[in-house]
Amino acid sequence: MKRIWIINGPNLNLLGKREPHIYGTMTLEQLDALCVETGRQAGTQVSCRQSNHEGELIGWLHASRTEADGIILNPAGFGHSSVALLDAALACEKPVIEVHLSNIFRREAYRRHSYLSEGVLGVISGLGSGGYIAAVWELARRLGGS
Ligand code: CA2
Repeated sequence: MKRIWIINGPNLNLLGKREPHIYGTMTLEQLDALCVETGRQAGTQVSCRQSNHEGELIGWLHASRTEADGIILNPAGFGHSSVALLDAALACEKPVIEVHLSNIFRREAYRRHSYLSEGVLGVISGLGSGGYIAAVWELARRLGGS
């Protein structure tokens, strides 16, 4: 079975607890469960990770070279600041879909650019949890079955 890793960046552990008008009311635990269930329906194995530390996110991207088949990555604030995360996404040599819950293009100017975007298959922004669901289905379709 194909393995999809969902990697969430800094502060996303606070989902559902603050700023629901921007990021919705779903907690990270609920989002993870939704993605795992979507993966099951799509015939893939989804596992979810979150870290507030750039080095840990980079370590997971390195590990994905041998331990995963595709990545869904919400870099959170690091998307706007980190060339190192971009380099790690390029180095992992797996299809990566960048997801943002909010529409970063209708927010502050500093959120409208993502370094990561240059190294990914595609970007979904502004669809809330629906963006993760769409990304799971799309990766499952591209990766094919077992
Ligand atoms: O829209 C997204 O998914 C973002 O990646 C979320 C990041 C933000 O820096 C990006 O510009 C867009 C922030 C994640 C912070 O998450 C929180 C959730 C609840 C309460 C506070 C922060």
